Amino acid sequence: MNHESTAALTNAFREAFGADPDGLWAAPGRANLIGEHTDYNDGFVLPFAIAHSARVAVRRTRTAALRIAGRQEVAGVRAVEIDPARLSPAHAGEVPGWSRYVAGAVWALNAWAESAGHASLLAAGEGYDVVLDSDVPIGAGLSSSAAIECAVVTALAELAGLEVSRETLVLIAQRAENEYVGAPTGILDQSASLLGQSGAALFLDCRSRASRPVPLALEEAGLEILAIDTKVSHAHESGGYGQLRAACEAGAAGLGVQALRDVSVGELEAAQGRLAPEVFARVKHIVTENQRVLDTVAELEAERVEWAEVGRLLTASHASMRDDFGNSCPEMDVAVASAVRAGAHGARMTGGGFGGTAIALVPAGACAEVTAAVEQAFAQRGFTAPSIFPIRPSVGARRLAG
Ligand code: GAF
Repeated sequence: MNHESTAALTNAFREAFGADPDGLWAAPGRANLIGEHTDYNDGFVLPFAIAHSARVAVRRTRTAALRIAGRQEVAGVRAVEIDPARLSPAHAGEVPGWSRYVAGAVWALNAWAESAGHASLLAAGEGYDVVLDSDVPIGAGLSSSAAIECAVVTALAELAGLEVSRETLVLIAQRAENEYVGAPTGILDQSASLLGQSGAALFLDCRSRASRPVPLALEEAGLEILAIDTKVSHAHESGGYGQLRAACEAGAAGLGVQALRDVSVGELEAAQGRLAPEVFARVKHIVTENQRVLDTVAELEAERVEWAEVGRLLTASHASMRDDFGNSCPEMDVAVASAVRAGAHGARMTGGGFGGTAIALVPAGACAEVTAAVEQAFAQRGFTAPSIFPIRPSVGARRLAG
């Protein structure tokens, strides 16, 4: 974030609350290179943090309230004040729009602090003022909500002097999403936002929660990753995501395993006869996707990376979502197919699905051609024009200067 935008955020805070913030923090959105819906199946994921981020300016106050303001009005919401006595999931419905992610993060961090024997963050007569700004596209599958949650928990943990690891902050931010916002998501988004590193993807085993950076040296290889925002918007609080999760759980129960992580590709054939066809298709995606993540990591960690092979794995992942997992949509399939036809090594939908953003791994010299081809394919079918822009593996949540 450049100096100008930190100054703008500080000014917005002064305007909203008539004082200086104690500090500014940022947490990024993410793209998932590969490993979709594997996180809540105890499997493997390979996301990376992007440069687009949520930024918060925060001040600890002597007022018993959580006051939240947006730098811009989004969906009719500009400022909200929450009485600490009503800061619980039971009252989440009273908190409008994006401010619910802020409130949920404060609630979850406070719940963790109290259970760990620390003083309440909103002890008698104390509160927080928060101003939020974000350039993560909303509802585009790039984790705009996790970015807000991660920025808030990072800021408040520091301001309250809590000794809490990044790995624990991941779980706290996930709890905000699951219990306060009501979306039954895994740990993918929050892990990328809090643990992401510049120039690398994050290989995460969602069962052990062990993670390591995997180099994604795009520039050196003369490559770009293009994000293709299809403009088809979806929120995971609504039904589709939960239904897919339930199908995966039914599959694991039907096969008598703790989670689909425990099923190998070699065991799929035998599994077919034991499951209803739709459940089997969901299971097949998860089992093969876990293997594709491992194969992608092996490729990226090899001495000489075969980028065409990485691209092939990405496209295979997309086909698996389209044909077996059932979470793609026509716009997404057109984005992926036209990007690959125009010269991308590979492409796939990233994130929970039903819309959102595709990523395409593209030789830098072919970016203009791929962009034009996708735009043209959308126009021909009468789809809303997509927004196409390069993304790079970027640094995770941090305190900003200024
Ligand atoms: C969403 C969820 F938040 C993640 O936990 C993950 O399940 C993803 O969809 C699908 O891979 O982003």
